[in-house]
Order: sequence, then structure tokens, then C-alpha cells
Amino acid sequence: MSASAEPAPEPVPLSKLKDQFLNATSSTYLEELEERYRSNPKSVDKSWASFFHSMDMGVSAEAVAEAYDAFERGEVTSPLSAAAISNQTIQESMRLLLMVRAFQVMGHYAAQLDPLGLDERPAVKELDPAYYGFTEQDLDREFYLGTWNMEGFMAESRPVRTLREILARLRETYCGSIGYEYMHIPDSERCNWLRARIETAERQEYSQEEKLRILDRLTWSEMFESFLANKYTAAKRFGLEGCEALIPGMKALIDRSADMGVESVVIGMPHRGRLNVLANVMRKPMEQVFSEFAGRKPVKEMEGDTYMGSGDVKYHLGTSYDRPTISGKQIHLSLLANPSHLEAVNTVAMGKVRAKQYYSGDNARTANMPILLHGDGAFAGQGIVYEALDMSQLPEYTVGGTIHLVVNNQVAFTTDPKKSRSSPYCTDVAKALACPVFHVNADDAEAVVRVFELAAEWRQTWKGDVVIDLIGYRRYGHNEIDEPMFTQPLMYQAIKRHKNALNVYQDKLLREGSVPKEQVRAISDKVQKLLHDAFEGAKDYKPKKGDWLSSYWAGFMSPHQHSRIRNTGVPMDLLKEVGYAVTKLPEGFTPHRQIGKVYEARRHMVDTGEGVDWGMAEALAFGTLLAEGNHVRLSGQDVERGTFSHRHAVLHDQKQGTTYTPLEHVFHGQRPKQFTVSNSSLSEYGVLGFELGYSIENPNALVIWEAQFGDFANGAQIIFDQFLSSGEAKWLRQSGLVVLLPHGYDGQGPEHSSGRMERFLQMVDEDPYQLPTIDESKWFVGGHLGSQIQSCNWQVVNCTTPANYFHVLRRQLHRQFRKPLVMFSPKNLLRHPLAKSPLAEFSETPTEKDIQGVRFKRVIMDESSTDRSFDPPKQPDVKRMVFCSGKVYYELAAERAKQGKQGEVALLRLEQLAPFPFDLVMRELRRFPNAEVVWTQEEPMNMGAYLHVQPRLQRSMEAMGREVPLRIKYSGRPSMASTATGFGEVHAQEQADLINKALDLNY
Ligand SMILES: Cc1ncc(C[n+]2csc(CCOP(=O)(O)OP(=O)(O)O)c2C)c(N)n1
Ligand SMILES: [Mg+2]
Repeated sequence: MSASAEPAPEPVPLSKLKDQFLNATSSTYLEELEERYRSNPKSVDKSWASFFHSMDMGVSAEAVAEAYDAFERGEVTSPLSAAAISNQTIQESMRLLLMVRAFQVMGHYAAQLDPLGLDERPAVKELDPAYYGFTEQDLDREFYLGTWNMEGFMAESRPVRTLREILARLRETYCGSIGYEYMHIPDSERCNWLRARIETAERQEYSQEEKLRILDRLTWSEMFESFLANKYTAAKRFGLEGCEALIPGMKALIDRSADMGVESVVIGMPHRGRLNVLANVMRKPMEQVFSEFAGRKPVKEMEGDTYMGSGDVKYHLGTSYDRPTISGKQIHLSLLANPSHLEAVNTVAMGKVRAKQYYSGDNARTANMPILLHGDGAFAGQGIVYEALDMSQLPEYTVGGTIHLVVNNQVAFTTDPKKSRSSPYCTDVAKALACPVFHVNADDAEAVVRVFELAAEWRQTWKGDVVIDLIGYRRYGHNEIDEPMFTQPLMYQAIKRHKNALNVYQDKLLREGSVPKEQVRAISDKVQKLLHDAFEGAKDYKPKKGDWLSSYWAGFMSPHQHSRIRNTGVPMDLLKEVGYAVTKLPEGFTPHRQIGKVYEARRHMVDTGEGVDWGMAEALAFGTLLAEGNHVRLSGQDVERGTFSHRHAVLHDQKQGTTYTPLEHVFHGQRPKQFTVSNSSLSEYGVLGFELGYSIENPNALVIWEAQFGDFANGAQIIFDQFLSSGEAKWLRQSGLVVLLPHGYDGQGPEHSSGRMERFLQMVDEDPYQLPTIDESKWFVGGHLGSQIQSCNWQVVNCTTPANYFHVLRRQLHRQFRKPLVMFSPKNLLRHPLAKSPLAEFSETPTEKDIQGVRFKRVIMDESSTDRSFDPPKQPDVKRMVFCSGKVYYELAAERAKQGKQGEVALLRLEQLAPFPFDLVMRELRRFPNAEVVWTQEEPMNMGAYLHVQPRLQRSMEAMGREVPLRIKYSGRPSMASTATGFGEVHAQEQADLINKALDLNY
């Protein structure tokens, strides 16, 4: 029965209405309730409310009263009608709410998301009114839907509507070109915020001006690709055709973000559509884009320097640009260079944004925002996606929300979605977070712009991640010279018949009459002409002095420019001051008893100037760098305490549970977070990428990632291979990131012994046979030392003394360039009685014995030697020089002392393995003219540094005219498949053997 067919009923006063209900459903319970209400309204106020709310017709007594009042005042046109209310049963109310809820939760499964219309999704029965017992006859009946505390469709103030109208609105809202997934968000405030925007009573229309803007941007997007396709028929460009709406979407997103306070955006993205984004979003000059197509060098010229690295293909290059927005603001956009490895750039971009937020004081994270683009296959398949999402709200890693844009062309190279994921959507992994996911049909340009704007609003309002799944197709093959019909024949038949998104939109505008034909054509003609002009201009385009280093990096040197290394010692006064500051605990703080003792011992080291251990050396390095104004950030699993309980950078009050971080209080006026130490999530790949991104933003920071044990670093191998070791050569981006990899054979089995230094050494870009040119006149300003390190891709060190650790950390910042440092850090040396350094070795004033105690020692000479000149006095009695690296030295030294062989065997520690310290090795060879050379290591022969040092030792001997053995004598474990034995006894025996062999002059 249609209620609307009846004459409009008289409004019923609230009191009468209530009586009516009570009579109709009278029960002793209700009477009791009413009695209680009368005697003490407060005590049952809520009960009444919920009674009316859930048991009657989903409306509170107050709301009914309000609605009637409003009707009486003539403010609402469609008042609650008494007839509708009395016709609507409790059951119907509940079913209606379930149905609305079903649309909110599952409507997206029925949304029109696939432009090709090929998706075969089963009908969702929960979206069918029949499922709730509604029939054709109910369609024109009026219903009331409102509930409490819910914005949008089910808001209390909703007018009565017919079921037909309700269904139409639900389908339009939830099953149109946009599929909203947000009901998994547990925070009701956020959920309601979104619901209000999604379910707004009337669909918001774009004005003619806005439509023209969308058309213009879509025209650029489409015509850029077709222009390239015409001009460079055989080139790979990984075109965006099929998802062209990405460009108007991104531009709208950026405009809206800027209006809401974003000043700088860092973009990480893969191959697909990258050139289009570079040209049309970033506004990289079209001439430059075209010139790179022609294969011209993408060199960023610097004054006095033509360093261009080894380069990269055009669809991996980054750029940055300041772009005006529609409302007249400026926004800085930077697109990170990235490798082919899909999704690897995600956390790098996030880390860079976090750094920008730190340096600009953007504590609210409003002004700096990351946008990450993804492919559908990669987003579902690559585990790093989850690692990045998981970092979203971690206190020291959050960037206040990342906007994820999935360019979903429904295929990954040749693989169909059903073979690349186990979930309905490629974005389902993101539902691990309380973040919305918007799916949108890429053929509906206005819907695309709408959700991109909504994503911007979400991020700025809630500072959380948001995901857009832009569902389109891929018009050509994986790249333009690939044949898609081999593997997706039906899809590509449909694509061939399918109009491009620009034509779809042009047709829509013409159909609805909002833009005249001439204007549509004028836009196309303009774009065509500008593309043509840029193409002509590219022929004599000269790359400009570019963006090789951002403003923070002014004055830093490229690998071709001469730079100096400064001493890294610190005046004793400052050292002591810092030493006391980092060992001081606040009044009333109760540390754990053992840690109290550690801190007392550290203080004692400062008092006496003796016995500085590893943990204290590190604190002194951090503290002195902070005192010099630098930023220090240490991140990794359990780094606050330190895996081996040696750091205790963060102390926990045993009574209050509060924490105290002494390094945050080194000097008066220290900036908040100038020292940052944070336990990370249990990720290597994601976290290392993040720290790398952080490190490239500003050179005046010591950024460190520490692996729990060195072997876990292989989980982050992609970052090592694709970014850290080669980023400077490929993209001219320097990083001074320090990686600490605990390493050392302590009999703990295969998994915790080796940081796999052989791999890091193998990636050093040094020629083992090429001696660096030595310019002795520059020795003390470090001329050649600087250039040797400057021209290599990274440094690999394995320190044995706390002082050397201190200096190598400080050296990272006390130079005019930045270079990654891979440092094998010790485990048992953390507490080894001999691995201690006097404070004097940290100081600027060298001791008499040790004239070079003021800087990092790449080689530590035998304890019998003192002279550091290039031609030291000879020690002809020494029969053997045992070269080694790392903690095995202490075992060698102890055994040598036991055997009384100090006069016969010299022990030389290579603290820096790469770049190889040829000069110092040759100095030692000069010192021991009669000694044979032996290499000792704990690692198996196929691992460790043996295969790295062998040709370099041989080359050094050759250069000095010494007889060169076919192979360097080796004393270490034999080649093995596994890194170490799992049997303690075998380990001990192997260790004893390799030490004995090294000292056995008959071997
Ligand atoms: C880590 C990684 N594995 C494999 C590849 C090789 N590869 C390049 S593109 C591609 C398909 C990517 O599919 P999708 O993410 O859907 O992006 P689309 O190319 O469809 O835009 C693959 C497998 C790669 N680049 N990176
Ligand atoms: Mg794809």
C-alpha cells in the first residue's frame, strides 16, 4: 500500500504518539519503564531513547518531536508521517537497516568498476530487497531510516522516502562508478566522516569550469601518449592508455591537498604512466622528455663538474618541480628515481617525507605528504607493500598518511588477476589498516576526480593512509612493442572496440550539453600544437644545470670534485662534557639495577679517561655529533636497548615505567628529536628503505639502520643492490647511511654468525688491480684518502676498537661528500676486556705513542710498531704477517702471546676492507721485508673477506716488487654451504685450528 497515495495526515503531538505506541505494544515491562521514567527521568532517559530508537521505528523520541516541530514550523517538506510510522513494522525497520548496511559494506561488489565490463562478479544477494522480504508492492511505500549517531543516509534527520527512492540512492551511491570500502574502519568518528561525504543527500555536480579543467587535463594525458606513440613507434614507454584519468585525478588531488595545507609532495611510482606523470603532473619540460627519448644524456650539469654517473633508463629517472595550483598556491613536487624493482621505492619515499617533516618542523605532518603509485599486480604481490602499510602509524616512522594510487589495468605483464592474488581486489592488503579504499572506474573522469579529492581530504583530516584503486585497462601490451593477444585475446578484442577515456568524456559533455563542440576541439588543437612545438624544441634542447643536489646539499662534492677529510677527534673538554651528559640520569629516576651499574661504569670511563667500551664510544660519537649541530637517527629492531643489551639508549624507570633518553639531553637547547632512536617494526626491507630515504634529504644527519643480526640484512637485499650500492651512480643521489651488521663467529650456529660480508665486498666498484694514485703532499689533509672513498660506491668496515668505531661514525659527517657505510659490528667485543680504548684516542690531542689517534684507522698496525711514516724502520726478524679483520684479532693476539711469538708474527688488522687501504698495506709490507703474508678469517673460504683481499694483497706485493704467491696463504674455515656449523664442539675445534694455523710458521 502506498502511504503517499493517502491524504496528508494531521501531525500528532509527541505525547499522543507515545501513548499510541504504549497502547499498541503494551506490556508490563513498558509500564514499569514508564513508571521509572516518571519518578526519575534521568535514570531511564537512555532506555526510553533506545526503546524508541531500536524497537519502534529506528527513531528517538526527541527526534520525532523535533521532526514534528520542524514540520509545524514549515521547515521540512517531507515530515515524518504518522501513517508511515504506524505502517512500518519493527521487523521492517530492522530489515531496512540491514539492507542499507549491506550497501555500505558490500555495495562496492556490485559497483560498475570495470570500463570493459568484463568482470564476472557474482550477484550479491544482500543487495537485493527481496532478500529482506520486500516485494514489488513495497516499492512505493514510505519508510523512515534514521538512526542515532550516524551521518549520511541513516542520519536521524533523514526524511521519509519510498523504498524505490531509497534503493535508487543506495545504488547510485554505492554501486555506481565508485566502490567505497570503509566500513572496516573501527573508529566511528572517521567512519561517520566518510559516510557523511559519501552519502550526501544530493550528488555534487561539477561546474562547467571544473568540467573544462578535467577535460583539458584528460586531453593532455591522452594526447601525450598518442603523440609519443606516433613519434617513437618502437620505443618502450609503458603508456598510461586505459588509465588516462590518473592525470586529472592526480592534479585534482594535488590542488585539493595544497588548499588544505600541503606544501611539498614526494612521489614514488613505477614504470606505468611515469613519463606522463613527469610531463603532465610534475611538469618536467616536454622538450627534455622528448630529448631523452632521442637517447640524449640526461646529464645534470654542475658548475665545474660534468659528473653524470652511469645513468638509468628514462622511465626510472626522478625530478622535482615547483608547481602553481589552481587556487594560486605553490607546491613542491618531487618524483623519486627508482629501480625496476616494483614497490621498492615505497618506504624510501616515506622516509624522505619524514625527514622533510623533521627538518621543516612540520610536526603536524600537514605540509609534507607522500603519494605512492602502484600497479595492481605489484600491490597484491609484493610483500614490501604490507611492510610500508604497517609503518603507517608507528611513532617514529609515520608520515601522517600516505596516498596510495593503484593504476589497476587488470593485468600484470601477461598474468591475469586470478593468478596474481587470492583476494577479490588487488588492494585488499590495505584493509589491514584502518584506512579507506576507493575503487573507481577509470572511464568516469568526474568520478575519478571526485575520489582523488576525497582521498586528499581524508589524508589531511585524519593523517592516515588512503588507497585508490583506479580500474582501467591497458590498451597495448605490457610495453608498446609487446603483443597482448598472445595471452589475453578476449580482453584485447574488447579493448580494440573500446573508446578511449577522452572520447568517453567528450561524448558525455556533448551529450549533456555542458561544453560546446568547438570548445572541445579547441582544447585538442591547443594540446596538439604545444606537443608539436615541444617536439621541435627538443631537437636543440640543452639540459640545464639541474637538481643533482637539493639546497641542503649546496657545497657538497661530486665524486669528481676534490674534497678534504677532516680529523674526527674531539677536544677533551667537549668529550668530557658530552661524556658526563650522556651518563647523567634525572633526579628521582630509578633505572634497573644492572643498567644503573652500566651507567656508573660509563661515568667512570669519563672520570678516569680509561677503558671506554663500545657502547660508550657510540654514545660519545652520537653526543659529539649532536653537540656540533647534527641530527642523529638510529633505527632498527630493538635498537633502543640494543640486541646485545649493550646500548641502553633508552632507560625505563623501574617504578614509574617512564623512559629517559640521555642523548636527548646532551646540551642546553638541543632540538626535540635531534637525537632519535627507535625500535622499528620487524621489517628489514621496509625499514632500511625508509632510513635510506631519510638519509638522502639532508646531509647533516647521521642516519643508521642496525640489523638485529647481520644475516637478516638479506631481507633488505633489494635496497642494498638497487639503492644503497648504486643509487649515486645511477641517479646522482648521495647517501651517508650507516648500516650496522652484527657479525662474528661465536659458536651460535649458522644463523647468527655471519653478516655475509662477502656480498657487500663483492658489490664494491673497485678495481682490485688498480692502485689509487697517492699524492703524499696531501696526506695530512687526506687528499687521496678522500678521493679514494669518494670515487667508490660504498665503504665496508669491520672495527675492532671502540675508538675506531667512534671515528668511523664521525667521519661519515666530517667530510664534504656522503658515502654509505656498511659496518660489520661486533658481538663479543661489546664486553671484551681488551676491546677498550682510552679517552685520549677520541681526542683531538694525539698521544705521543699514537700520532694518528685523531682519526679513523683503516689499518691497525702490529703492537710492536709505532712509526706511521710511509717508509718506517724495518722489522726484518718478523717471519710472518698475519692480516685479519674483526674480532679474530683478539684470539690471534692471545694465542700469539701464549706461544711467545710476538717477535716472529705480526698481526695486522684491516679495519677498512673497502675501499682497500693499499697505501697502508704497502707501508706494512715495507716494514716487514722478510715476512710471508697470511690471511686469517673465521668465515668459510667462500665467504668472509678472503676472496676480496687476495688480489689486492697480491697487487700490493707486486707493486713493491715482492714475490707474489699464486694465492695468499689462507687460514680459516673451509668452503661451506652453510655459514657456520651448528655444533658447538665443531665450532671450537675449527676456531682453534684456524688460530693455530695462522701462527704456525711451518704451515
Ligand atoms: C620485483 C619485480 N619483479 C618483477 C618485475 C618484472 N615486471 C615488470 S612490470 C611487471 C608487471 C607489473 O604488473 P602491475 O603491477 O600490474 O603493473 P602494470 O605493468 O600492469 O602497470 C613485472 C612482473 C619487476 N619489475 N619487479
Ligand atoms: Mg597491471
